[in-house]
Amino acid sequence: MSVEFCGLELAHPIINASGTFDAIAARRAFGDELLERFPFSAFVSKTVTVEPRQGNPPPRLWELPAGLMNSIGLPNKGLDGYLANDLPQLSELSVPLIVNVMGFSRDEVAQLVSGFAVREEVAALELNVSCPNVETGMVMGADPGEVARLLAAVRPLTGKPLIVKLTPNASNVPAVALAAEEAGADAVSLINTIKGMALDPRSGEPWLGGQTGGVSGPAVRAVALAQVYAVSAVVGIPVIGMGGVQSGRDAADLMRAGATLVAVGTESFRDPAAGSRIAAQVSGSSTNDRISVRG
Ligand code: RRO
Repeated sequence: MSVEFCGLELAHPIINASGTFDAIAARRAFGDELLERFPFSAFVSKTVTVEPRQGNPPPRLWELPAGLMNSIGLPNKGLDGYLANDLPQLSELSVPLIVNVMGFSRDEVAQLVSGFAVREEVAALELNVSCPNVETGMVMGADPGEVARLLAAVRPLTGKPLIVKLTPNASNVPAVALAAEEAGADAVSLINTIKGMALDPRSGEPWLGGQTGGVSGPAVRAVALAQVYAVSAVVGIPVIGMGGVQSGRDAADLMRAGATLVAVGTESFRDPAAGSRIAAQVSGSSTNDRISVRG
């Protein structure tokens, strides 16, 4: 069930969603067995920013009847800390490494892309233009023009595949995807989390330290399917589909809707081996009944 994706030969179509699987902590817990039986065919790192960040104040999580809401706020060591500490450890993984980056301006994204362009350990970059949990409320990926300007600035900086992680919190997601493709993106990934809120039942005040959060898990699966279908209908570049995938059937649905790869996110918190299980289930399922969304 190997898959070709942007020049990478992957053993199967199941990868992780950024920020939902800590490969360094998993290696500490499971040892070298993790390398031998890595659950994903490529590893996508948590978002890296130029400067180190503490992340949002707690509480950072709220459980929903059919999912999870997070307001993590991009805690990370920053570009220099990632290059010095995380990259050497992640480069020991047995699968290609995709680094997810986010900047608060085009200049910052350019710094990140340039920083990773020269690192041969990095197979591809995912540009996170869709985090719902930043104080500014600014989401670059909500506007096709902003995404086109971003790609125009960073495309010349690297020959590595650039994947644009789209937000579902936009009025016209296919238009943003098309703008990314026309400006030189090699692939798009979707969906990131959907903006939501919970109130503390005692105080009536927002529960999450960041006030609002990103909803993920089975609750968003139907939204993801609709958006992957709509985006796949308009772009020619590969699509990475994600959103509430818990089983091989969910993954196969996203592939029938047009996804080349499927990412598992929230399910890995419940079952760290979910990636392997879902990959095995997908391999066993027939893909002959794919529907054509490109006409
Ligand atoms: O760190 C986060 O709060 C976060 C990020 Br960067 C993202 O892209 N999506 C999300 O739900 N949370």
